[in-house]
Amino acid sequence: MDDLAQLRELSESALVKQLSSRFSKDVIYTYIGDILVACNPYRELGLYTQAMQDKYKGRVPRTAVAPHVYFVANYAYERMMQTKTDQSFVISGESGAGKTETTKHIITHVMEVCKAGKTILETNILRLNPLLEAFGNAQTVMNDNSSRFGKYINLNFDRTGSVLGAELTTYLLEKSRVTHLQDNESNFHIFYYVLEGMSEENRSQRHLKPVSQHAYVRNTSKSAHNKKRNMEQHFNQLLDMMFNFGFDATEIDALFDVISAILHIGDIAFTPAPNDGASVSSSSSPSLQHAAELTGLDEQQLQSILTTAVTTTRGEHIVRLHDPTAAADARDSIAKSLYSRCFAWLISSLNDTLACDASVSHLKACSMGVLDIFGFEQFEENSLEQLCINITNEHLQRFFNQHIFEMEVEAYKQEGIDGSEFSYPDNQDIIFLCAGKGGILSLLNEKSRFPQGSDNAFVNKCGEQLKQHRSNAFTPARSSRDLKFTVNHFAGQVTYSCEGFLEKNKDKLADSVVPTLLQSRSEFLVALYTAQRDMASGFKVQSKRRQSKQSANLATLSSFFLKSLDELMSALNRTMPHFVRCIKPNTDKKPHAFNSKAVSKQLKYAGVLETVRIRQAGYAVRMSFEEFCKHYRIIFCKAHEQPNTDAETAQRILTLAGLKNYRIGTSKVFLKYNHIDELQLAMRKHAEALRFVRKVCKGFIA
Ligand code: AOV
Ligand code: MG
Repeated sequence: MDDLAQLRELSESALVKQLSSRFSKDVIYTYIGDILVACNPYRELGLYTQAMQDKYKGRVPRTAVAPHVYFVANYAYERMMQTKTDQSFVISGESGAGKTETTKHIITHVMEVCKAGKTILETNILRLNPLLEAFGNAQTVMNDNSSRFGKYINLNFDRTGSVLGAELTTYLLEKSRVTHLQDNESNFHIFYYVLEGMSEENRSQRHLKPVSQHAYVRNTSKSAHNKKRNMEQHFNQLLDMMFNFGFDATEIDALFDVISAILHIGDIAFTPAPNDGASVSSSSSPSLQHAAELTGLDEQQLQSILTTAVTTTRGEHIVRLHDPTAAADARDSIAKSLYSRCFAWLISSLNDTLACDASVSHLKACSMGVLDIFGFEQFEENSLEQLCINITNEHLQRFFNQHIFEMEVEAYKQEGIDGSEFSYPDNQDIIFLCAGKGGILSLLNEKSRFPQGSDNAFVNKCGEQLKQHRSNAFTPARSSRDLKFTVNHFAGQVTYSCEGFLEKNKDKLADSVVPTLLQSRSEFLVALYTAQRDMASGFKVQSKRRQSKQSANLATLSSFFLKSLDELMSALNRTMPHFVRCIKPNTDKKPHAFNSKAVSKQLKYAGVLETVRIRQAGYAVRMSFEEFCKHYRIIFCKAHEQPNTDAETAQRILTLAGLKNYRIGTSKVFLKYNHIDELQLAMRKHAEALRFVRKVCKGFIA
């Protein structure tokens, strides 16, 4: 069965059984109503060939072809062209479920169906992913090519359906990975491309050593080390791609200087100094020297921002000496900042290349956005990053619920149809708890603003204010010394460890760091820090033109995050969404293995079961009488006559097409999603009949 919404038995186990049996036959795509479920096969199945692309192009009826991500891409494109409304794809699933691969297939197919001849812009849009992955992806326990940032790619089209430009927005780059690796994980791919793929000459110019001799990458996962990876090829492909994208050699060199500098910075160790401060250990003085050379700073300048913190209050500079631990923290913050600035620079350069040309921007008619964002996270230790990720998922779940359930019921109501038998899970209160006024993030911001604020004070305040929250989703830690609290998210309970929340939220380098970096001899480095704030850590990176408009008072990480989330949700709300739920059939990254328990859990997270229920019970398609009567007039009219656009005509069309189980409201027709296929079929039949009549008439006249 291609569409599980047609299942007679509506249990979770029946769903899993169907998915499992399809998976065993290499059928990875399944519809649940108009939602696409994609099970990661972990192997090539020949599903993405040119022949397949040809098959899913143009007006293909859904039931005529097997479920496929190409169908969804093509369908959305057709919808956009027919209705001239913006479309979006919301792709969700846990790490390794196949979101990024799905994104690539969607973009590839949209580029195929809108093809006007391979323009540079189209080619660049297709090249985008490998470039982003080099700098934003890494090997994790969950996924060998895990995206460590979220992204929304918006493609702009003109009225004829040709692509005019694209915009990329990124969210929450996991910059902590630069300096700290969990066991069995690796750093961002680019570090290995540079260390193992760059030419010997270029490497030695930058004084680079093997992976095992640089602290930030030394811990790299064993499997990554053992894997035979052709780094040289990766590196050269990346270079080619950057050149093709329009980056020039000087920029690329300067970028790799900074990437190399980060590795040397990571190798700087500190020893206690006689004056209670810290000094660079003698064994790491070559690293300091190399890092200084590659960042275009004097050794003295670099050493001073590593070992001291200067704060400026009312024009007065106060110099504080770091002890060795604080110096190591300063070192790591500088490295993270450099990396996130490089990432931000990359995104903003890509955006400048992809942007719609000013001369044609007035032709923009509609758009298609693809959202590939981190799924719900629930680890043993969960920090501010997980909280932000899970808040994003709460919003997306609500968007999904809203789309599927609320809008459904609301629309019935407005049309005088009783929808009270439908219910849906609403997580609005949990969103208020986390991100609303007086909620967790708002208390965090409040505490971050006070110099005396502490993680402890923040956790206590949350306990005081939120334990009675109407969402009933907040549980304080048992002891007030425990810096923890638990939130009961829609997808499960997550306990957050709040140590370091305030520091992370302030996301600030010591006052003297940026002014020092701005004195660098490297024009590139200076350009990285000329933009207003640490965009990459602030989650959202857009084109240079937009950056200058960023408000300066978005001082904390969470306020910046909430703002970009808000913008994302408003953007999505203006579109007609298409949902793809990616499912990871096993946790071993293996083909042929289907773990029903794990799949069941994911179906629950994704709200899939609820969807099936409402889809069966509800009316997924609604059209105004005018839209409906005009679109399907051929079923009703004899020839070119224009039909009335009222309830009566709609009723007659529906009767003629033989539809059952629809509803007619006060201004709209309510249909089940499978009715569209039936109407399509009826249209074809009537068109054939009409053609036949015309032929006969012509013969008669002749
Ligand atoms: P993710 O984006 O959902 O995880 P990916 O799209 O990176 O997951 O997929 C993980 C891996 O699964 C890929 O590298 C492929 O090896 C394999 N894979 C996924 N989809 C397919 C497919 N349709 N056909 C064949 N193999 C596939 V993360 O970014 O970690 O949340 O953060
Ligand atoms: Mg991904």
